[in-house]
Formats: sequence, structure tokens, C-alpha cells
Amino acid sequence: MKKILVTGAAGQIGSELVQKLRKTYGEANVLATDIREPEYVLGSGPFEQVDVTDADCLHQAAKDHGADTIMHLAALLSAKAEVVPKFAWDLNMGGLVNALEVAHNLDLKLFTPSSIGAFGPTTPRDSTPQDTIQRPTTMYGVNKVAGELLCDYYYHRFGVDARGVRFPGLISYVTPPGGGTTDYAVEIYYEAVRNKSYTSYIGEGTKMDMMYMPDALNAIIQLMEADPDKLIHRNAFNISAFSAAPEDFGSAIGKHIPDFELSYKVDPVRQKIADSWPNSIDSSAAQEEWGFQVRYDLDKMTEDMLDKVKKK
Ligand code: AKB
Repeated sequence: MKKILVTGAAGQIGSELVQKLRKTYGEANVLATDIREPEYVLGSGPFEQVDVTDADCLHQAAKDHGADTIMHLAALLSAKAEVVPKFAWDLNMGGLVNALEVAHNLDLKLFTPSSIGAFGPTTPRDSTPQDTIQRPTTMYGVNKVAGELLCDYYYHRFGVDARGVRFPGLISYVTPPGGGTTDYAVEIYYEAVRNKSYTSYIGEGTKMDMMYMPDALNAIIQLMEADPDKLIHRNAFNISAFSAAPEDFGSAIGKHIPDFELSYKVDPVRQKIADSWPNSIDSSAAQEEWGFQVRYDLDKMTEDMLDKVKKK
């Protein structure tokens, strides 16, 4: 029986992951935690207010719940982290080291996401390999690389079973992302439904990896349930569903809303971040080591997103 504690449960990934874990492992077995009360309906499952930078509070919550796994999601995203870099360091690194300490002291498994943001301008841009140059130029990227190394350290030094993936931009209709560089790929669907038009802050031709949330949630569960003997990397697996630029989303939406209009007003800060990230990453290590696969490509996701956003 799994007993899971999720941090950052009110965020974009957390709000959907908690629901999925509760369906899979039972409501009472999944403790949702966040620094703020979530806006979504938690059902009858447990919720506790936890600040991940407070090590004792996190430790106590995991102990009281009898957790065997911690899914640590609480973090600031890339664009927001550029506005408040010192705070991003404190939250992203302080939270992770606390989560790893809890995992070490209470003998828990740990999941935490890295990101395509862990790559930088000197990384090979196309089909970016699993093991390659990582010299990011953003605070978020620095946090992600340091986090990947820290997870490896806790595994090799203390035997903490710390696993993770490098997520691409995630697209969902449940909880909006906040402060990311890839957020345009969510906004475009809402604006398409509301106004039949969207002005993108990311420029034409800027390709980045993307994934629909149901595939991201399945990947987390699949990786956490994978046979540890088969994991060579264990942590920071490249995973992507497809690579797309704003005009690719525009064309996919245009198949359902023919008069959809896409225009551009580039935000230099987020464009600079996007330009430092890969065009597309190679997910073959994840496929080989734990069978990573996706169900949604851009067209299939677009059909579902438009349908779900219309019903909201
Ligand atoms: C962001 O844009 O910051 C995130 C990410 C790719 O890590 N969505």
C-alpha cells in the first residue's frame, strides 16, 4: 500500500497529480500539501498547509502521514525565477534539500521534476541527448541542474531512491501554470475559445518540447513503479511528447477554429529563456529504461484541449 505526500499540491502538476494518485492508491493514502489552500476541490482526501522551506514542518507532516513516498513539486518556474532569483534559489533548492533530508531520515522514495530548463545555449539544440552539456543561463536552470546533482548525490551517498524526469512545457485545462516560459501553449487554447485569436509572447519559429498533462502524470507513476534494477539514470530522464513553435499550435487550432488568428508581441525576457533551451530532446533513455511512451501528439491534444476548455 502506497502512502504518498505531495508538495506543491495546488500547482499546475500537483492539482491533477493528487487526483490521479488518489484514484490509483486510495483517497486517504495521498496527503496533499501546499503553502496555500488549493482552489480546486480536494474531495475527502487529506490536505495540510506545509511550507517546504520549513524542514521540521515537512518532516512532521510526512511522519504523521506514515508516508513511504514524497512527490516534491513545490517550485518557482523559469520566468518568475528571473524576477526574484534569490527567492527562487531559497525556495527551489531549500525545498528540495529538505525533501531529500525527509526522504533520507524516514526512508522514503522521492520524485521531483527537473526540466528542459536544465539545458542552456551551449547544449546541442536538436535531439538533445540524455547526457550532454548543461550550462543553463537562468536561475531556474541553475536550480534544476543543481537539483539533478543533489538527487544523484543522495542516492549514491545515502541510498535515497530519488527519481525524476526533465519535463517539457506541460499543457492542461485544469489549473493554469504560473510564471513559466512555456505558459503560452496553455493560454493559446483559452484565447482561441474565448476570442478566436491569440498574441504570442514567444516568437514565430521558436520550437520547444511540450506534453499533455495526462501523459505527464502517467510518466510520473510509471517511473516511480519502474523496476529499480532497470534504471541506469534513475533521475533527470529526458521526456517529451512533441516539439512545437507557436505557429504549429496555431495550425492545429485552425483545423477546429478556421478563423483563428495568431499574432506576435515578443516578450524579450521569456524569448531569451526560450532561445537558450533545446528545440527538441531525445527521450530514448526513458523509453529503454522504464518504457516511457505518450498517447497525445499535438493534434490529438488540441482536439481534447479545445473540447475541455469550451466546457469550462
Ligand atoms: C517553464 O516554462 O518554466 C516550465 C518548464 C519547461 O520547466 N514549464
